[in-house]
Amino acid sequence: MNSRRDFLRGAGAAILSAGLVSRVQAAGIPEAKIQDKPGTEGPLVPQGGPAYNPVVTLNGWTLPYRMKNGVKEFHLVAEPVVREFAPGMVAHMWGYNGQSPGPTIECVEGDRIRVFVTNKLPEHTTIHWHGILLPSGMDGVGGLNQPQIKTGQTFVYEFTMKKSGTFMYHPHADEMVQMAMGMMGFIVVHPKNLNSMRVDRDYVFLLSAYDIDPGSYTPRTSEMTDFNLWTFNSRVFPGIDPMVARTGEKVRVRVGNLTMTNHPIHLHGHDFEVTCTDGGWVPKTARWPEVTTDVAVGQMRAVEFTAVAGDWALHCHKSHHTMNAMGHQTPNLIGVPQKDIAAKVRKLVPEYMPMGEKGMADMSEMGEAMPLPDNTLPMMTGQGPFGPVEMGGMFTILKVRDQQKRGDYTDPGWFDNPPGTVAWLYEGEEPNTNRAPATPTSSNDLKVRKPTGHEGH
Ligand SMILES: [Cu+2]
Repeated sequence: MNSRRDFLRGAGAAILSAGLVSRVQAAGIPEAKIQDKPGTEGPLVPQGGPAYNPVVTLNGWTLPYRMKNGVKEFHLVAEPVVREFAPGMVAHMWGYNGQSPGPTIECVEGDRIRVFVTNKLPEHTTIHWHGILLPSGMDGVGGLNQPQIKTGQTFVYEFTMKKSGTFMYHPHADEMVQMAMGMMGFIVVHPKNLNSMRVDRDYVFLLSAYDIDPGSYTPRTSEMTDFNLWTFNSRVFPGIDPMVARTGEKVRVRVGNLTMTNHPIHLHGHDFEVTCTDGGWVPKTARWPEVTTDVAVGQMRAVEFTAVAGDWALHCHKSHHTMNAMGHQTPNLIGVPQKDIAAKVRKLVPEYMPMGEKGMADMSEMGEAMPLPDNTLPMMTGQGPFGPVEMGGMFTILKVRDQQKRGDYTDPGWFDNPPGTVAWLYEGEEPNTNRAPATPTSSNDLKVRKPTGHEGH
């Protein structure tokens, strides 16, 4: 598919360089740029119109535009895409311009924008511009504000960006299916004044969740609650790129939530303030310090902090959301010796491997040892400088370095901790510590039985 796209792009360039006008140009529609890689693209310097400080989309990219008589023109193509969640697993999804999520749209307060939306899906669609103040007929709710865009049709949305801030776009047509298939993207409207709300680095990403059975490729769109892949921009750790910064830089991270549940996003080593919601910028006097901010469904939160040198985890604080595909019906076997049971079960199921006798930590090493179904990621993986990082899902690393050059987004590798600043192994005499008795006395023995007959609640 990539080579075909490259060929088409190449062919288009050849025709233009020959001085001819392509069919797309003749029709007055800007070329739809396609992205075929899931990595983080650097900031896209504005190509016309007012200047702004561009954002960086984590494991994503910004859609280029063209200026036409003072109007910024974009071309989104709704289409089936193949998205790599992490090396070793791809999903068959629906998205925009080659990826899911779609490209970030960037413009400036006061800009008039025109978005051509071409539908290459097998069913109709629309686009809703979440949070943007616009005429009712541009709001994109199929049937309410406009007829749905049928397969093969192109619709035009045109409106003026009244205020700066952070917004999202997604279909409002068969949205249960289309959003569960990955159709969503970010919109950043920069302030007219270059120095207003200025930061040194500005990262954006969307939270999204999918239910893809181990060994399969397509999200189950009827799932309401029991998702098994929790993602930052449809990538899971260790496939999520790090965010990098230079020590002392002012950093903004904008996070939008288009999943079916809330995500408390937690950053280590810093305190931050929420400076923007989908409703607009938060006045300085109304902000308070936080280390975790809950991003509810259909919300965006932008946090700002001053970067501190180190390797810092940034993740959803729901511990099941920093895991890759796993079964949730597993009984808790901590403290249950399984050796004898395992031998018996192996007579019936030769590959049976007991798990969880001492906890689940050995799962991170099991990734290599245990055979997995095709197209399935280990539950938790990723190697750090000190061993396995026992995470998957919504987890990445903020890497802050004194030497990181301004505007350099390349991964600086692992942090070189100053001497004496790493937790160390105590090798002296065992201290005399008190501890709780290993087994409860018979008088406090808890007799608990799970209630029955209310399983549906
Ligand atoms: Cu979460």
